[in-house]
Amino acid sequence: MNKGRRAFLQGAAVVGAGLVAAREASGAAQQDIDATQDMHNMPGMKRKGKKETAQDHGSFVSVETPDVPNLPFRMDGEIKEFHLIAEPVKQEINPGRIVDVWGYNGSAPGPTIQVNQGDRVRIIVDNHLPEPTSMHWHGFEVPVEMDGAPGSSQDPIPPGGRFVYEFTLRQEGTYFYHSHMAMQEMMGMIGAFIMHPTQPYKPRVEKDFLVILQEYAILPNVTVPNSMNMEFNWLTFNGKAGPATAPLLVRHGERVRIRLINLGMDHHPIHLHGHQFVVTGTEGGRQPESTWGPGNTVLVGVAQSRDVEFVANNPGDWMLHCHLPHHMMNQMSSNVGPMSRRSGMPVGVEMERGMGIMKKGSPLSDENGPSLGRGMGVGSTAEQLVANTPLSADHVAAPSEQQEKQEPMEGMQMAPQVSKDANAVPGFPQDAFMEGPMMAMDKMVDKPENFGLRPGWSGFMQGMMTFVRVLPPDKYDQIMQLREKQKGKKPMKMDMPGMEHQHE
Ligand SMILES: [Cu+2]
Repeated sequence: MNKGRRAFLQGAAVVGAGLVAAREASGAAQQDIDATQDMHNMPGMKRKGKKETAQDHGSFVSVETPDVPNLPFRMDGEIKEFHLIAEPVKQEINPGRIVDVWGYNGSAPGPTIQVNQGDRVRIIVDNHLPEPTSMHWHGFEVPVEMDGAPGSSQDPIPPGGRFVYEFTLRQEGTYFYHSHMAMQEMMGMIGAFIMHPTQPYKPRVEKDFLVILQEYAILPNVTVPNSMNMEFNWLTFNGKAGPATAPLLVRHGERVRIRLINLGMDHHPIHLHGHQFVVTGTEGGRQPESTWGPGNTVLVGVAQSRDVEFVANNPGDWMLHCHLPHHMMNQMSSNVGPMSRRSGMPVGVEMERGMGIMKKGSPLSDENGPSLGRGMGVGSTAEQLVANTPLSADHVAAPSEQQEKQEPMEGMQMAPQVSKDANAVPGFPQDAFMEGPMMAMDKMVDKPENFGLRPGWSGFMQGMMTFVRVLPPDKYDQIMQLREKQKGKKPMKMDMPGMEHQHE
């Protein structure tokens, strides 16, 4: 991999060896990529090698998309030229859970594009997928032949093909690009497109974050999302499920903007702890201040974006999450392995009936009723005694004195704390087996952004969840230093052969 290519791919999540090889073979793409090596990925940047900050730029701060790179561009005269490659992507959405999704330039969601209002842009889209695709610029007021609607405004881009989009952008706000092939959308094919305003927004913010909400149906022992499924078991912020999501770091007292974008099958009520925010923008751009009412939960509907702003005046590690209970969980559609309890829901439900497909009998029969459509899944057909969960009240033991004193342990090692008569209580078990110390994986998701979090935090953070960490200045600086230090190192353990993982 040469230097120019590395620069272009900088920050890309994971690039499969085969895909790199495919790019090597493409001479034309190579030239474009090389041309980007001296370019900055910050919008409006002329100075080389200097990071843009709120202090040295009067009008806006660059948008930060945790876990997702910015897309670099090169100038062709007055035109900002970007290059997007639609391709399969291997992505680690949670420690050890590497999935085969589709995205752009090695990342799903694709890299964030940042431009200024009034810019003329050219976007070269190459299709490295095995089937046709089309790129739609969501909410853009551009000539119809640039809209990317397959069949009606252009032919789909064939596999191996290219389409060059070019337009002038008169808008400002939080927009996005996505494949306009519906099933490809459910494979991950979306990226953010930020248009910074000519007239700076007021009041100005010190931090500007972007979070893309996605959902996948990926059953156990499978790596490929089932785009037909209507039930989603992996819910992600910027391509990561909690606790692998990256916390948003802010200094106590700063004004913060969080831009939320949703492309999936569900609407997500995104909730922030400890603060009130105002909704300052939608997928149509900035909202007038007269519409700003305080709240702490914003419903981000499918195909919508919402900008929220608040003053981070309350120090602490505050949860930011979708409030749909199942979206605060990982792996929610199927029970993995044997049922571990005797009482409660009948077992013996195979995948078809677990998904609500009737094979025989009545849907309200004793056999089908309680469990039909509950997705108990493969492997649940036999009830077995398992070592780490109680099968009956006799087996439920109160935690020992020693256990109570113990630090939360990594992995599923610690017995859940349940009362002696737990099995006699209708409704049990609920959360005792879903969240808690035994789900903690602090070490597996260790990174500078998580420094100083309360031990065991990761046992309670799943799905569409992360933190807004409102930090005292010294702690903020300390974490930033740790981050700088780690930049030289390989940031995450990727044990899969033939894979490369790079971070910004
Ligand atoms: Cu949700």
